Amino acid sequence: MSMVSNQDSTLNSEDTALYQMNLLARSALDLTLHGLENRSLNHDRGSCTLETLRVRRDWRALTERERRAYIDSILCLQQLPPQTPDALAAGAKTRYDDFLATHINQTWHIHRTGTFLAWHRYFIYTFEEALRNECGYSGDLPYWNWGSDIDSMEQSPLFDGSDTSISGNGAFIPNQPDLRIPLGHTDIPPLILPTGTGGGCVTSGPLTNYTVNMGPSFLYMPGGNVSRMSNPLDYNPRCLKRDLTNSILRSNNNHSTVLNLIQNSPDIWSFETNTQGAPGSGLLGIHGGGHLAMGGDPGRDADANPGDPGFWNHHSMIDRIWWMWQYEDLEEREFAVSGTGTFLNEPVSANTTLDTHVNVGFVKRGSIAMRDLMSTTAGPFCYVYL
Ligand SMILES: [Cu+2]
Repeated sequence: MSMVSNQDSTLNSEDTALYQMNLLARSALDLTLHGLENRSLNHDRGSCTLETLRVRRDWRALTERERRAYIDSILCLQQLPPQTPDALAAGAKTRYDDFLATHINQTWHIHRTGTFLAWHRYFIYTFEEALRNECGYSGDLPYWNWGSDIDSMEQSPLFDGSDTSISGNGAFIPNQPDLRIPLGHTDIPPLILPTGTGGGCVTSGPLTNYTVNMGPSFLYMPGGNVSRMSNPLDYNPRCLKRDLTNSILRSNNNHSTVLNLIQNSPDIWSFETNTQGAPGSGLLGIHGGGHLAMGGDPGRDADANPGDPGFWNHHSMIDRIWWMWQYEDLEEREFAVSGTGTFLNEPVSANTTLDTHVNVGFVKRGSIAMRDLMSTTAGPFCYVYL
């Protein structure tokens, strides 16, 4: 017995955690399929069926052609005209910028709130739909499986700077001082974090000529300052910067940490809090970890980070983890909501409920109830993760 467990502990614990994560994903998938089967047996058709179900996959599992199709549809969105009125966001120059403007605009109402998970589920879905409906994309939103990249983001197929990546690292800037990450406007001491292996403009890959049009809005700078335009929705064109930081990804987003998050968050409050790093714990959580591991501008910007297209793959993975967590105890967790409508309830606001409506601004008109955002196979959604 003791020999066996000794041997077990010398196995790579990351491999073990990845294996267990895949089991959890498999179980969530099976339960989802089962639920859809039952629905059709009961002639309760709904709009999501086994036939219309879509599958979001790991970036690694995509062929190069599939990766390129996804990237090309993003480049397409960055060429289409915006729908956000000039008066609201003068810097919104493309359809892609509608997403950036919405996130900047709503940032204090969609982070550390009861809406955080559901709002972002809806937001990335409207992005996926825009790629399909406005740019002819026929695939699905691929996710960034962080744990596979903790040793070298630079060699990740997502960030390696190749033609089939979303561009890679920024040009190396030596001697960048540490980051100091405050928690919103609270008095909680800032986290001190290292900078990465880049820092400047991305130098290769499909996004080399992409222009970030808005922000900075709440950009953590090496050395500790927060950079902010007086109006972050104004036009401020600049290159996409990255500063890939493996150590941040390794400590916050390794497979074991993610597995632990799913298995040891008994209720929605602890799950969403741990996902974003519990205040005062000194942890970033998987959410901040992924964003800050990309680094740069707007990767390190709490408000403007959708300006880095890595945002979509990162949040797709967060949504996947939520989906897996929900299916660990669907009855208790499918419709679980906790929190209010403001960042750490500052200023004090009403509790988020299933009847709370959220919106994505000029990304897609109208609003939608939280209730309709809780299942990936109900309301507007019809997808699972592999
Ligand atoms: Cu966000």
